[in-house]
Amino acid sequence: MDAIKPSVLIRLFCVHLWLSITVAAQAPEILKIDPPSWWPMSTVNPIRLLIHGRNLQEARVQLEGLRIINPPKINEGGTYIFVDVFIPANARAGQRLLTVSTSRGSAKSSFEVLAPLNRAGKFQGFSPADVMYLIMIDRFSDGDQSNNDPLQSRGLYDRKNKFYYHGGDLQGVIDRLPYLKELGITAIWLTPWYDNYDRLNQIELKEDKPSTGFHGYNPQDFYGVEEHFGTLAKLRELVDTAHRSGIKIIQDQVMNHTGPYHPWVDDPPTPTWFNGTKSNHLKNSFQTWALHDPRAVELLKRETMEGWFLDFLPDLNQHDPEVSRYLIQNTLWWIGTTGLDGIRMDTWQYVPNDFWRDWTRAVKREFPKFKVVGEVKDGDVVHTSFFQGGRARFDGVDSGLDSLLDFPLFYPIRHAFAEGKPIDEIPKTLAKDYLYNDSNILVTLLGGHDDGRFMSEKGATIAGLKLANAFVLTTRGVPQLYYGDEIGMKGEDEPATRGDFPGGFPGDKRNAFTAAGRTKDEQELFEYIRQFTKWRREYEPLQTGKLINFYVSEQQFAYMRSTPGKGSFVIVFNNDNKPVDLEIDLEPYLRDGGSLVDKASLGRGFGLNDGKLYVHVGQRSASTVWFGPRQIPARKNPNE
Ligand SMILES: [Ca+2]
Ligand SMILES: [Ca+2]
Ligand SMILES: [Ca+2]
Repeated sequence: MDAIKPSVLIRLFCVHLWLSITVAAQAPEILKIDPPSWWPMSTVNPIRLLIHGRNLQEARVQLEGLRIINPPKINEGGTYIFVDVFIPANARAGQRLLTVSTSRGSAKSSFEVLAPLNRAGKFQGFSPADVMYLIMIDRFSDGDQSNNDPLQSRGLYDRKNKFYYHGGDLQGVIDRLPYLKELGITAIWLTPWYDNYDRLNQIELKEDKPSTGFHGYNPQDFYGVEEHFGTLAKLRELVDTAHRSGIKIIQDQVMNHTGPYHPWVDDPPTPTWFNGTKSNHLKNSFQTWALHDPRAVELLKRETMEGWFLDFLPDLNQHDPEVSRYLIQNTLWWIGTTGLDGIRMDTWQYVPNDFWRDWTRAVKREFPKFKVVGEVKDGDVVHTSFFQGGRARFDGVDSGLDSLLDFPLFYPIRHAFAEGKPIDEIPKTLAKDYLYNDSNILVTLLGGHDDGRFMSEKGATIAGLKLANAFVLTTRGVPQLYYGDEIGMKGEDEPATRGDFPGGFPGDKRNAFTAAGRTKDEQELFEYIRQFTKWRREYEPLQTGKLINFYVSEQQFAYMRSTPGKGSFVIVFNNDNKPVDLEIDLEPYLRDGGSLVDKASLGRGFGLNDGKLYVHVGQRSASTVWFGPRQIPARKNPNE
């Protein structure tokens, strides 16, 4: 037999390869299924699956043992299928084979039916009885060094680069639960754990250099857990372990936009998935007041509502019914599959109220005790209060939003306690509480991840930071602390404000998670805050008591939290640089509230005569006194 020349063999091989590729290119392929799982007896049934793939034109979908309702909806490019699946109440838990078939072939994947949700001790919501603590996952504690430079996204880890991943993760949070418990924390708000882009960000340059998605706000997959942080299993372990320690978990969600590298950007599932396209969209003007300005023209509102955040974050169009459905299911899925307790919603005001109405209704229908706090970053009560739910606003829509981050109170707290400006800006702001539907559920804060830290404000001192904590932990609302503020960490702006917690990372010189690793100032501050979280836990009036402001001057402010039959907690602030003696007539305020019992043991700095409280408060400090059935000694600056 004649030998075939090598060149002919190569040519034959190439033809074969070309044929194989052509055939393969025509057969359907499944890349992803959202959601990957669901549970029986859900308030949402059927579930709408979004199948992402290739060559899906004219496809039929079969799901082992489950009924497909209605013919599937397939996009023109054959890259997405929307299909409704009915999950009967008695569906057994387990993986089910999902098959997509066309005349050109078929592709298989799987969808998981979960066991019906065990609701005991889960989906708890939050309340003024909680003390919340915001953790930026990447910057708190590195509990698993094996995920610092994952295969999926090599080269994004560098502790020396403030815009790169630093190694913090979900295991790190699990490891530090005892520390948080010691501080008196009952709820953790974690920055987003969505899977963010796996590459360097060349679109958003920081100091002229590429950055990463370490902050979590740039999802590339709304159903994935960022591989630098852990896995879905690890997240469930965190929620379960936290619950066993009496700590709730609050998820940070983003519904306004996707990250700049989400696969939808170049191939959206519907033509109206985003407001505009990468090359043709409105730029966000951030004229947020236009949203409730009765005289603003429609374009002004659209620029704020539909404009792309920072001009590169693709703005989701929640008025596309498929987008709305996708986002609602996505939220329910995270809650249902992990057992978490509350949501902090990013960029709330840039998403239409009528979408929020549908979204909050769906969340409450499935998880009645659940609570949501929205981010409306604005110092104006008139503006901020517009977004709280509980009543329809002039647009005829009740968004259903429970709570807001109390930024209108955040700025006066900084002005008074950090900069030493007049304290009366605080009661002046609280006086506007009537504009809120419910001010008692607002989340109060003295620091967060988008602002410079308290201790980096001009004029900030540890004494001032103590006062700010004393205020947040005794006024109305749900107090929220920012990781590291309890040891007075510094950081003038973002991302310096997102520094690594000392002791959370391999090779750290000291461990501030332990008393031995803290400086004297840090330890004093930590103990001061711990004292207030303890009081808040033990004295019910500090949680739900009526807030009665009874004395205000330029640098002094005194109020009480009072619950009939349960007592009154009085706190007197002196923000001045010299001590002060005050005489406060308490009698009128105590009649319907606490009772002046155990008059004899008011303690140092206090006196009581004919219903008048005499109090001596040192410079830049706070004094507290308790009137009630249970007696605690009065303190002049609880740290002394
Ligand atoms: Ca790690
Ligand atoms: Ca990733
Ligand atoms: Ca928007």
